[in-house]
Amino acid sequence: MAVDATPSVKLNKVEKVKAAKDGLAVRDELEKLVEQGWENMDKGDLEVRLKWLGVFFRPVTPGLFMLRLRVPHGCLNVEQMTALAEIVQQYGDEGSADITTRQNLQLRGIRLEDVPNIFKTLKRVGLTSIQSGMDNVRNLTGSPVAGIDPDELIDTREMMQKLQDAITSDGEGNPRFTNLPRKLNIAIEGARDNSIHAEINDIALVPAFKNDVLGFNVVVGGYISAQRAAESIPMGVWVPAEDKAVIDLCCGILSVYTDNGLTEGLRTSRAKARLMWLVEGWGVEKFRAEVEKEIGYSLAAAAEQDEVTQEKKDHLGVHPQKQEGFNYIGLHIPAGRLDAELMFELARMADTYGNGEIRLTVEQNAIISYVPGDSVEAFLSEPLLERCSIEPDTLTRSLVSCTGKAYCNFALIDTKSRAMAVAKQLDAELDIPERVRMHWTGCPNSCGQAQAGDIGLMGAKVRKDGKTVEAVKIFTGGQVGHNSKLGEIAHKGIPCDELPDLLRQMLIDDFGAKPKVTA
Ligand code: SRM
Ligand code: SF4
Repeated sequence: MAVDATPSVKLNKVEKVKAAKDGLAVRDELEKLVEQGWENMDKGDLEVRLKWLGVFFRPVTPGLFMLRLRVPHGCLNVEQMTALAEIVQQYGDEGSADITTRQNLQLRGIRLEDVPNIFKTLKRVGLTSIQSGMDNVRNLTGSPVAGIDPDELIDTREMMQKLQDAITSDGEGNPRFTNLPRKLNIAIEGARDNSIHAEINDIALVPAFKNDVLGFNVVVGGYISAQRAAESIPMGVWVPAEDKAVIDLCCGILSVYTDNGLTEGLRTSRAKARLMWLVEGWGVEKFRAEVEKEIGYSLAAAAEQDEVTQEKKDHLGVHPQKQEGFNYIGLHIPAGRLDAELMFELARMADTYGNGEIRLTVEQNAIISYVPGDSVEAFLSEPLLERCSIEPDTLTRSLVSCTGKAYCNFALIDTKSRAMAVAKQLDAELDIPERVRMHWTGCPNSCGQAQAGDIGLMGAKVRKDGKTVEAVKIFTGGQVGHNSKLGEIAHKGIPCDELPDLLRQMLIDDFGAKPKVTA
């Protein structure tokens, strides 16, 4: 849907690109663009519009693109994981994949000329990468143990797939929802532990009973950006746990957001374009009334309380499922980084021991489900467990990291490898009695959700000894689960080489860590 730009409204840079040609238009021009080659492509197509197909030009590795998929709920099957492993394998050392902080997968090293065939493969195995970047609805997140969690209230998997189908027109691309004023994150929680980070999603549904009927309370407007981190606020409505009600609500909000983006000034400044700005500009009452007008019926008032009552789980280790005799096993994937070999192995393990499902988590780990009790021992003795432990050391266990300098041109620092090295060093030096979630993010965009960590580390630069060096801002106090809260800045401008000493002291002072006694 092209924006009807009136001369009186100043459009931001990206809106101008979209007004010149709709983002989704590249879907029908792909073959022509591939023939043209990325070196000769119009900048708007290369750097902006291709992201509507999930194809990301990487200035750090020109010619080697990143492909961001959509994996609603983080659920993949053996056939899908194997197909993705084969894609990554063809790029040899340049190929890899990352599990993202939206329980999604990104493939790396992709050459543009291979994209049409890759799309055919994705379609064959029931996957899509459509509308996964830029001003679109991003990967839909849900509990990674939906359908198998003994404490679960609502299995949201089918609902989530239907919602993705509605938003993307069954993965083909949907002009109605492809020109939002900005990105939009949706999460639906069916469990009690807020595994989805409801507080930082633009739209989040959390389980709640109303008159003994199970449904969802709705919170809106949560987001993090370089300029502002905002916790979501109650929309004051409740919807039953029915596909139609959930799809109506989400699509209603998307329509209102899209259609009012110009008149409400959201398309003028990228920094003031997320859903929260519309909600705050109108006030929650008007926002709700506009959504009701759009969907054509009144929404019920929110239930008094929601059912998010538990600490956030990390799902690592062996856990009994609600299906008697079966277990799900959470594997730690260091910094979420995969290679083809590991992807094939995950597929094989899911096929051999489980029901063929591989689930991804927002902590960038993987879960294999339906492992019978009498197969657990054999599972745990597989060589994969040496690389992907079920019980890593404390800091390593809870580490989350964004892409960083290796592939992202916004990055001010290297993240994944440094994060792993620092965690490993401090795990070796300290006994840490409690879980400490360290979230690393390479720049203020905070894709690694620094504000959600017990300790959040955000890339920065400082001058040290007359040189500009890599540094971090440190956030503390981020809480997840039923008492979620965003962390605040505790230290600024810490050069990365001084970080282990400072973190060691913080862990001792604030988290009860003790130096390990060596014999
Ligand atoms: Fe992000 C932009 C990576 C989750 C906030 N994000 C980017 C880009 C596309 C920038 C670029 O073109 O290089 C990064 C691609 C780097 C690469 O090559 O991987 C990027 N974001 C990621 C991922 C891969 C981080 C990760 O390692 O897991 C995550 C992909 C999720 C997915 O599967 O779709 C990712 N990004 C997030 C999150 C976390 C979340 O959703 O819970 C946030 C903060 C929450 C939010 O959006 O409210 C986030 N990313 C941003 C922003 C700031 C948005 C804003 O409103 O200003 C940008 C910059 C932008 O959009 O202008 C950004
Ligand atoms: Fe890139 Fe910054 Fe996002 Fe990290 S936080 S992936 S460095 S944009």
